[in-house]
Amino acid sequence: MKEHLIKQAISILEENFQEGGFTIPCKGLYPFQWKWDSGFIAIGQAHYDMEKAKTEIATLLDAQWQNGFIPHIIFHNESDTYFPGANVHRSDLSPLASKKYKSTGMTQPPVTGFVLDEMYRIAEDKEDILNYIATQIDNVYDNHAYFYTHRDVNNEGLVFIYHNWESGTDNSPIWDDIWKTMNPPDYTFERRDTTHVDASQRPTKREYDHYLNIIEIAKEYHYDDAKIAEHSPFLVLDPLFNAMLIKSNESLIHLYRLLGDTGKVVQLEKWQEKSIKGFNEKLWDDKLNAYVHYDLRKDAPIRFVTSSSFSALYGGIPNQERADLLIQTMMGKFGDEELYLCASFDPQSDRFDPKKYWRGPVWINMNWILYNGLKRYGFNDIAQRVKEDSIALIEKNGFFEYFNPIKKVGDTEKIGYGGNNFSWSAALLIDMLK
Ligand code: 2M8
Repeated sequence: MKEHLIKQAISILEENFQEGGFTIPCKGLYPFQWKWDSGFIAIGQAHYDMEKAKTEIATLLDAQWQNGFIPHIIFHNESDTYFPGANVHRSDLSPLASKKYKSTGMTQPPVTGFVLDEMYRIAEDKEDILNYIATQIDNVYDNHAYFYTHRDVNNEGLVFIYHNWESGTDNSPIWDDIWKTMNPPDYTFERRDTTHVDASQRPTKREYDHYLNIIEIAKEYHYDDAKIAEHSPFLVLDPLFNAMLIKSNESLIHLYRLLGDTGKVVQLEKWQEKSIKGFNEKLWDDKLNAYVHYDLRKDAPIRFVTSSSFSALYGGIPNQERADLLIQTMMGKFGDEELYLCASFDPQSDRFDPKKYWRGPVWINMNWILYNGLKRYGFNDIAQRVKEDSIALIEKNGFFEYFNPIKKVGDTEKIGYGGNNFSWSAALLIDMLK
């Protein structure tokens, strides 16, 4: 069933695979290796070419810094179709950066742990995949150790992000109030994204000024986390980022046990317990009945519901009672039959924009996280709807980067936006269809 979609998805992934042993998210628009894209891509590749999936993750981990940090973009080539490139990010300013690869000095959601576990689940030859995992898993552990050592400023099991690009949800309305606290220069630069994609679907110039400003501050401090924690105007606890870390902790524990190598399990379990507790105490909003972001600069929650709020299900974070409340919120705000699941931002909010990138559109990677989270808690009908909506959006519109959630708009126009032949949309559709 849906063999034609699987075929198309595989050919997109094959087209986007590069000689350096990694896959670009999208031709022209994103010409390098992105951290969480690579993870989702490997899950798709694992279904038809496990060797490629292994290479994808090994290449990513090869770019790890001395302190365990894994950068969000690895600049394997000199492409100038993307801004800001290696010469803006300047990873060489950090004494801990990889000497082999140029990269950014920021990271992205820590998906690699659960990606290894997904590869194990998908693999037919379990012994072979475990041998491979044994060669990579300590690097992922070191990455978690990095987060808990350098990014948990309050010692509460929750790690901060210092840039909106670290969240993966770049121009989410969540950040709007943070931008109001900043007044960056009006930088002169040449955007490249808007040469590939309609500018009305991308962040504004002023938003890019904010994004660049945070990078300049981090560069001033040579990407030192302690200094960043002190000086960055943007310092946030993100439920999506932390849920991915928690899910990946769980996966590492599972995989170390399978490997019969339990030396690091005790530490992982300690982190896990503390993180789940911290997450439930600090990020749960009992008026909204949802997990929310937390602004560490203001020391206050950012009280909006986003698709990130529901990612906690995939991490197994809420108890059943809280999961039920979370689903009531999800279906009450996002679940109208007129909408595809799942909008990235609260469709009932005046900040919702169904066309603009992370301000409302449906994203296939978020749908994949929700699909798996919903199944974990037995919300099988809603999980099925998320899956069917993902398939319908791609089948009707193509393998786009993001989609308009409003169904009736799709009756008269294409509602796939951003880059086409987008790798994670292809990879995760394969996984949902298999
Ligand atoms: C988008 O982010 C990049 C910066 O990292 C950009 O807009 O230039 C986001 O959707 C992010 O989550 C994603 O990893 C990246 C590549 O697909 O594109």
